[in-house]
Amino acid sequence: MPDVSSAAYTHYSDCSYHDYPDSAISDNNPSTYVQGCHYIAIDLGIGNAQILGWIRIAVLNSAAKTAMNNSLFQGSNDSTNGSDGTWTTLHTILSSELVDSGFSNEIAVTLSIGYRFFRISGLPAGSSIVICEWELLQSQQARKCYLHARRDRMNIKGVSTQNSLA
Ligand SMILES: [Ca+2]
Repeated sequence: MPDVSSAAYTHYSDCSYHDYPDSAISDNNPSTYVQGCHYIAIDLGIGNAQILGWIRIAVLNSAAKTAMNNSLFQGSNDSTNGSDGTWTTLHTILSSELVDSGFSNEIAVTLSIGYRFFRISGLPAGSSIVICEWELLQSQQARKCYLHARRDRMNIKGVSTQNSLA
């Protein structure tokens, strides 16, 4: 299940605090974070819509965990800035799904199509909102479909794709 997030992609937020850039949520460094937002978004780029199966979120502490309750994980294909456009809610995040420190367990999300933009929104934007990292994990089904389509195009029969799966 590869994590498709990367600090190299464009990020957007309305964070009140700027200790780190918005991409700190995707930089694989648990010591950097985004703080005090209503939303934090990532643009994976043109032609790079992804079907996710799970997300993992790392918040700073128990206050952040509590403040995250009932925030929304959403996807969009027509946003231009992480705020405008139409958004589909893919999961409502509960504080009980998070842990006080470090990454949560994998939180299942349900996507019928791929999205180019993802965000967490509906946050209360107070100083207690401190999100250190997220992982946007590609659906295994999406990966299998890709591999099967590739196998069919190459007209290869009976080849196991087992070793190709992450
Ligand atoms: Ca970070």
